[in-house]
Amino acid sequence: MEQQMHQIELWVRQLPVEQLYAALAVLVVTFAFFAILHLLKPSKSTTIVLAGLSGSGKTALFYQLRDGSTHQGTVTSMDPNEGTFVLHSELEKKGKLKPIHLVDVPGHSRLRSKLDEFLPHAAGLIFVVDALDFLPNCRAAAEYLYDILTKASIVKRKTPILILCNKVDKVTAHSKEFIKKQLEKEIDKLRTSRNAISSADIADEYTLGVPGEAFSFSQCRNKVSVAEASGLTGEVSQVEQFIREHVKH
Ligand SMILES: Nc1nc2c(ncn2[C@@H]2O[C@H](COP(=O)(O)OP(=O)(O)O)[C@@H](O)[C@H]2O)c(=O)[nH]1
Ligand SMILES: [Mg+2]
Repeated sequence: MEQQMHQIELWVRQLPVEQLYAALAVLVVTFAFFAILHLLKPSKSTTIVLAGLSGSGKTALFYQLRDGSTHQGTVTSMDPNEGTFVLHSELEKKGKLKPIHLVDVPGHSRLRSKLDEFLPHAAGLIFVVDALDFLPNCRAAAEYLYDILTKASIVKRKTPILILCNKVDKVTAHSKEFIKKQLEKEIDKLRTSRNAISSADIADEYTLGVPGEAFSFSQCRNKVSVAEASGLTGEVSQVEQFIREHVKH
């Protein structure tokens, strides 16, 4: 061992010094090249979060996107579903497909803390609203959405949000324009009432909208869009479009 080291030392010493420097320079440049490459190409998030009140249809959507079927009656709503997969509708497409990481966060308030686990690295959030049974749940849905829109993990990272009006397979479902308006109105009311509470009690990390103006989603720093779907019948093209827009191939 010692002898080998000695031999290497002798060999290095008889090399011209320029050659040594050149070798060192090549090493440094190569290292710097890969370091810069790594910095320029941060690994993009593939996580999409499904949130919304219990019964809005998140679990049905999750299975529809993954399997092209809802497995009616065989799954319970309390289990958080999470999976990494290629969208069912894209399985037959040619070329390399990027799997998405989809998380279904149960709407039950006890389980909502799961959100904070996934939001800091989410590429997008889908807020599912029951368009059929909308009016009785409007206030609760607005409260949940308000909590999401004021989270630092959403505002700072400008996480895109899709408000998804679900269950449009039924003719009595409310339109997305109506739902958007009602949610804006409710959030506007919430903003006033929550601002009235002493600031020490407020958990909101960011304030919403423009002071003195009626709240509208267009005032949010992150992009908030509205779409329609039916997880039950598989009308999910607008959801898939949102996912693909934010989880690139
Ligand atoms: N008509 C209709 N019913 C749906 C749709 N999606 C879900 N449901 C029903 O709504 C209920 C709640 O769905 P689920 O996926 O468990 O909601 P979750 O609590 O948000 O996970 C179930 O009875 C579903 O069959 C839909 O697109 N249309
Ligand atoms: Mg569920």
